[in-house]
Amino acid sequence: MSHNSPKIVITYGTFDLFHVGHVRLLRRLSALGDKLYVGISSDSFNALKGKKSFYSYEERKEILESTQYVDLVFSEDTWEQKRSDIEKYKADILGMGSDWTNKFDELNDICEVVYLPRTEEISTTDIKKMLSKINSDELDVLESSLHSALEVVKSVSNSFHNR
Ligand code: C2G
Repeated sequence: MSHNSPKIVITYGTFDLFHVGHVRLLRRLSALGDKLYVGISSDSFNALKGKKSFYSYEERKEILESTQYVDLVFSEDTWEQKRSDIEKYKADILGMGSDWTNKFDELNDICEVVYLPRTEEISTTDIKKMLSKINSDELDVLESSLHSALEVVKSVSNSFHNR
């Protein structure tokens, strides 16, 4: 990095159902340099990772581009592209959340690799679980009220037929 070129930080993620954990990571990463570039997982790469995101690649890209921390969003399509991305974007730092600790150390020969503490109490997986749970609870309530309604109908028709 020559002295007057901007310090580039690069990171990767799915960033689905954008939440405060993502915001806090992007804020801390952007503070490590002058520009923050984010590779977000394409829908096909997510399928490869066995994930299905709620928001499409285009929607997640639009959300990240709207944040004050992100200067560039590009597509992450393979696990192997990080080395060529770092060289292409002349990244000085690769930064990830601590759930990826040591996973990208092999890139230490071309940039600084840092892992920042995750925000523990929130995750996209938990949000999805909570949303699906709410639905099933409502379904349970609905089912039991349908059952009691059916019982009423049965007793009315019985008393009607036994007149
Ligand atoms: N993150 C965080 N705190 C959370 C949730 C996520 O700091 N509560 C961080 C993760 O550690 C990651 C980034 O936010 O660095 C994006 O997380 P995900 O969208 O879950 O991304 P992931 O599926 O881990 O994809 O090649 C790497 C992959 O693309 C990473």
